[in-house]
Amino acid sequence: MAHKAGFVNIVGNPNVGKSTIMNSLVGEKLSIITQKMQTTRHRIKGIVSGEDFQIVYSDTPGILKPSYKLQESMMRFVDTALIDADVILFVTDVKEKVDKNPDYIEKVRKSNMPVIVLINKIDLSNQEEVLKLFDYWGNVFPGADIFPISALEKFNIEPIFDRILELLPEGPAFFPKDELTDRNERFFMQEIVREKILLHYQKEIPYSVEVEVEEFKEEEKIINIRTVIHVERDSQKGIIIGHQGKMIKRVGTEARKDAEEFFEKKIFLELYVKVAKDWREKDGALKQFGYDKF
Ligand SMILES: Nc1nc2c(ncn2[C@@H]2O[C@H](COP(=O)(O)OP(=O)(O)OP(=O)(O)O)[C@@H](O)[C@H]2O)c(=O)[nH]1
Ligand SMILES: [Mg+2]
Repeated sequence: MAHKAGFVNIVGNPNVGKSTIMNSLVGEKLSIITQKMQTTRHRIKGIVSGEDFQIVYSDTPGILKPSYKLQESMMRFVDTALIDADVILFVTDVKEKVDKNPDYIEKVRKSNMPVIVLINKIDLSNQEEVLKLFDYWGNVFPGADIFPISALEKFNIEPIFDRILELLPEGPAFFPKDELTDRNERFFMQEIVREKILLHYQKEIPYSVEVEVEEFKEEEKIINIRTVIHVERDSQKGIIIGHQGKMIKRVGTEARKDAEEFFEKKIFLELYVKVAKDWREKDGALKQFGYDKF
């Protein structure tokens, strides 16, 4: 068989399970997952290679109407995902309103790319409801493959892979076969810390935070990592640290444990908080944090 390779871009509304699906297709926890909207802020590639194929998945932020500059950058990642795809995985779930974001659906339809619709979270629904959604999406994307799945329970994931392989064009690999992602170690450390912040802080706090690894020094038996948590305002600094430093300690402990599992090495993690005033609205800060690379 000739070698096949291509880009499979995962798009959809916030919180429908895009990142859970990518991790499950790649078999590694590359993307962070939480119950909160806008967990994913970047485009993150996950690469799966075999002897005669290479699939380059991209996880993307959920689609939204931008209300500040950070979100504008996030939506640029989503838009470019429609340009360079060989296959689009359009993710929806059994909970979201089907007519949310009609403009984006129109863009996907007009892209003329092969679309696979994934109706996720069927573990929360019943057969009748799922069949209704199946009909609905069949009308929206005529000719598209539609798979009801549960990414959480890893139900019906295998057939997606088989179908992608059929749709991929013939061609050589884009990345070395042993490469798993386009992101570096610092990025994953930042994301691990950000996941803990999304989990433990409420309201606007997780959205006002950016995490930056200042130093990542790998030694034989340990990795020393210094990480800054940037907040938008002075008042948020105290909230992140918490009474007697309890909150930030918890973030640090949990992030360190996850990182030790991810990097398979002992970690010394140092966290501190800095104010980067209104960084979500500033081009310079957004560039510093990597939101200018599409
Ligand atoms: N019950 C159920 N929950 C799921 C399933 N897949 C994902 N979830 C949950 O849905 C929430 C959102 O999952 P994510 O994978 O972060 O969703 P996302 O689409 O990447 O979200 P954003 O990055 O914020 O756009 C998490 O709490 C997941 O555990 C599923 O099949 N069933
Ligand atoms: Mg996500």
